[in-house]
Amino acid sequence: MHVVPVPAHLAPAPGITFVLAPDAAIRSDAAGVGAYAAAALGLSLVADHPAPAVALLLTDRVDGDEAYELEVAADGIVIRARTDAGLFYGVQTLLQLTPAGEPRAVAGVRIVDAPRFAYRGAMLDVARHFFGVDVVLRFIDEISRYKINVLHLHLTDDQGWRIAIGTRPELARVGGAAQVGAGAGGCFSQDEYARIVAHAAARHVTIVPEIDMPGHTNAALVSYPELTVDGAAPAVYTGVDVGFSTFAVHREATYEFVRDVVAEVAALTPGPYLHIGGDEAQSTPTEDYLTFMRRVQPIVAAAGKTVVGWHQIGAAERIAGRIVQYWGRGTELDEDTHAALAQGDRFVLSPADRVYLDMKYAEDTPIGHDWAGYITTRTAYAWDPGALLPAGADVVGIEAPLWTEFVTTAADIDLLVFPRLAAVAEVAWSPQEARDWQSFRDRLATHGPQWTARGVRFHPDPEIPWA
Ligand code: TNX
Repeated sequence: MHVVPVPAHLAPAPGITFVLAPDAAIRSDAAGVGAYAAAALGLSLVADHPAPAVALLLTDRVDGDEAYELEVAADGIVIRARTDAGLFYGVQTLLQLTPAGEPRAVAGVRIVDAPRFAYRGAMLDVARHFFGVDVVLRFIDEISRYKINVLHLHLTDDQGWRIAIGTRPELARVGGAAQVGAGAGGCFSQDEYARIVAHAAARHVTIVPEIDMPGHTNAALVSYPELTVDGAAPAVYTGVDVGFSTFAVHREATYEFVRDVVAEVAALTPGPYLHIGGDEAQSTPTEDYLTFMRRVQPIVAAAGKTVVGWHQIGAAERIAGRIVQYWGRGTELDEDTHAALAQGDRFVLSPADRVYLDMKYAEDTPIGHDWAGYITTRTAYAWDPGALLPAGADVVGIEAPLWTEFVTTAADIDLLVFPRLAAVAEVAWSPQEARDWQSFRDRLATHGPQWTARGVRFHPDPEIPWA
């Protein structure tokens, strides 16, 4: 059984198979998941059927918001869950159990599965290089196959502003016009952003929008010079340096701007989170940084959203319930992380030397960074998220970021994301004691042909015995 992430409990039923006929019926208690599964498996969705080949059943007897049970028996396939999300994850497992060619003989099995972490994320930086709606929708399709349930969109940075704000039209017009290098940039209209949010919801993925501040703000400063310390517009920036831009912390115009932007982004985003960045604010004096965060966190809360920030916000007095995204190495924790721990913050783990998808696999990887080292699939896989922070830390999940300074095409995204995101997905979903590198590499090997069939140009990591 080649399921990734590996289920918590899986018991093969020796000698039993169920053949999914091409014209078989599927019945579902959840219309959306039923339609998705029918399309993915090429089955016909039926409202009522005495003995459908596949039944998706909602029941309170399955414990856990995202848990599911899947049984492949001689007379049919049944997935049970308490929520639509649970059924969706059961369907993902079934898709992986179903052979590609006819006859589709699915091996008998009983699976009882639930995630280790509630927050299982990927991040796409659409600011350094802009990627359009179609690229993002396809990205959502692919990551959701591995039960990833959060897509963090890094929407703003020095090089570009990527979400239209009605009250601040220059952000799209001026701030969206450039990107790293000579390219044209771009900016999501609010309708386009809404399409992304809706598609994500249909895949049980929550969008976390990031408006990075007070640093990483050159594109905003070019658009609205009243946000700069000296009131003068800086030049458009198309390089790859960090740490040179800052909002003017002592101008009221800055907070009016933040309120306007946060209000619209919050209104467009159904998920509970709004990410305020806060990383690498090297051009903001420390006291000013703390002042800025003291004022901005309540603005986010007033808009009804939970604050998320890179772990540098640990230095600032917390607002209740916020999430701190740790992006240091898996080794020494810095002062800001200790400050967040002392304040009892919740954590999402993005250790740069494990899950940064923009790092090269090896010296000869054609694109990528190496400041956090080379990250092979094994490096991304073989670590315990329970051991990264001191015992008692409140870890809600894992997120693998893809920064795009050097990523310019959808093929580049594929290369850096797959197969490593599958490894991170298993870290985030599966119980530590169910995970094993040898088993993972053998299971992962069978996913190569599936990616190839869907046009995903994954990196054929030499440590995997690709099928
Ligand atoms: C650090 S990770 C950054 C990004 C860069 C990335 C490149 C983080 C919060 N900030 O601005 O794109 O390194 O790896």
